[in-house]
Amino acid sequence: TDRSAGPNCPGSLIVVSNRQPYRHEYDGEDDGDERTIAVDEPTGGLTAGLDPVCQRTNGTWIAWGDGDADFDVTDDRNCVAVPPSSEAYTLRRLDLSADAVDSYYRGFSNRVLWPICHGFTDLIEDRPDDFEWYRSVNDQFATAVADHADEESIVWIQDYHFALAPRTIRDSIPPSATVAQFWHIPWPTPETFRDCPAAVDLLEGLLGNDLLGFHVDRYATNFLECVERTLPSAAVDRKRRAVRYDDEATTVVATPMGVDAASYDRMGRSVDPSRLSSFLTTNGIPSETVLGLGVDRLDYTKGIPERLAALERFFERNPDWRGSFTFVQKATPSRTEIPTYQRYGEFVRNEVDRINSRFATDGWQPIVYTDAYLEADMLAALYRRAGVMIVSPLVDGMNLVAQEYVASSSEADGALLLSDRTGAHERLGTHAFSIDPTDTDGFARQIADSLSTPRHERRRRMSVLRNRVFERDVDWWMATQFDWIRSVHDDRRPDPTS
Ligand code: GDG
Repeated sequence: TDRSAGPNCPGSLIVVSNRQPYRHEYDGEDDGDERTIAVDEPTGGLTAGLDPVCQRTNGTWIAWGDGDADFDVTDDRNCVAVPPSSEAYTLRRLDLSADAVDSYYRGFSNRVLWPICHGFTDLIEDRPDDFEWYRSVNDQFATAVADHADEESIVWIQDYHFALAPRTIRDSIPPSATVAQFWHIPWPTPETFRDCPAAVDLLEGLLGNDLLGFHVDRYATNFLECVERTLPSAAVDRKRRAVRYDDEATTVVATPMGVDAASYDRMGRSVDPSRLSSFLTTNGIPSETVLGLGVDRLDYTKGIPERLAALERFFERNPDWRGSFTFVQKATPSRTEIPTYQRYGEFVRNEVDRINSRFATDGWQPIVYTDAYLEADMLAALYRRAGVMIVSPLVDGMNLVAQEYVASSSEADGALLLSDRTGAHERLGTHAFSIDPTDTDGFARQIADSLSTPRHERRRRMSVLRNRVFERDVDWWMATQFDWIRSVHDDRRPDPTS
């Protein structure tokens, strides 16, 4: 297959996501040529993967214009052509009020939907007005989609910030256009979903999609069971994974998301070794140490305290490794306006300090914690340098970090410790060092085992993992989604023979 061409979308693509692919910073007054605009290029798997597809189809991307407060006033819809070099597609930025963002994004999305979908029902904070703001922002996005949609459009909505928009969009765009959505986080069991506020509205909203994608079968099945229990008038065909509700059909599919494996592999090899060693030196990491690594958003689903407990147990039981194994925890601060996240961050940092004060010696500390942002190529180089990668979430829809590690490990002798509660485990679990993050003893034993496993055995495991990650990379994921989209899109087209 011609990979440079990338996956093809069967119509003109309209992407809907919370985050925008390009961030513009306008400098000074708008007086023609004098004005400078700094543009951040897309980073990260999804944006970087979808951007070329939008470019090829001259599509539209609708997102919250976060931070671009000073919009290009020459366009009353806040549209701008991107990328700046070729102006291939339209970026439409919604100017959401501070209240809207606080309630829709930091409220209902991240204080209700995020905890419930990950099974943390005790962390749900259903504040007054948050759901109404969530609805109102979903409506704003739906109206924007309707402005841009035509008979050929394929609307592809990303993630849990938009559970209500699909139905409104379905009702306001031409019948031959297609509405699809990918839900990047788990879908909970009916027992958990019972605690969800506005459950009926959310399911009715999502069933406005012609196609609804999840990472793994389990989430798709959970979703269908929730529909069955919550919407008695919905006709659920579990075998075909299809729902008919309110005269509309929704197909539910599981297509696990991958990473841009080739580019991690390339970046990992290309970083100048002196940049990596200066990173290690700056962080007080002995250059000859065996390196362990964790890379996560600072989120309570990621199992960081459980990982620290296992590392503490490991150093207790394996004193020989003190001084010669160093664990680097790269944490990315996230949702810091939410108190639960602030407390979690504090707890993690205190635990790191406590464990370090127990075991540290003059020239070495067991855990190095950093929340500095790393350029993607440095991250890849760090992955490549790490002998042991620990991915230990309590729940995780997929987990791209585990796949990025494998893709970057071109030396192929590192070990991946992977929680059996992640979507990634379904494909990588057989050849990773599998862990239950809550079983501290077993987890600590796996750290020790992974370190003492002979190199040829680590290589054997890693080469299987690498094949799997390269085979189902982000292009595979997109192509598979587009194949499904094409099939529902064809079903919506008027029959040419009639
Ligand atoms: C959600 C779901 C699902 C982190 N620090 C840096 C950095 N990162 C990048 C990683 C990785 C991404 O952030 C994190 O992705 P994950 O998949 O691990 O986790 P979530 O953010 O929770 O993502 C998850 C995903 O959506 C996709 O569907 O897999 O289950 O929860 O790409 O590399 N990147 C750079 N510097 C950093 O310091 N460059």
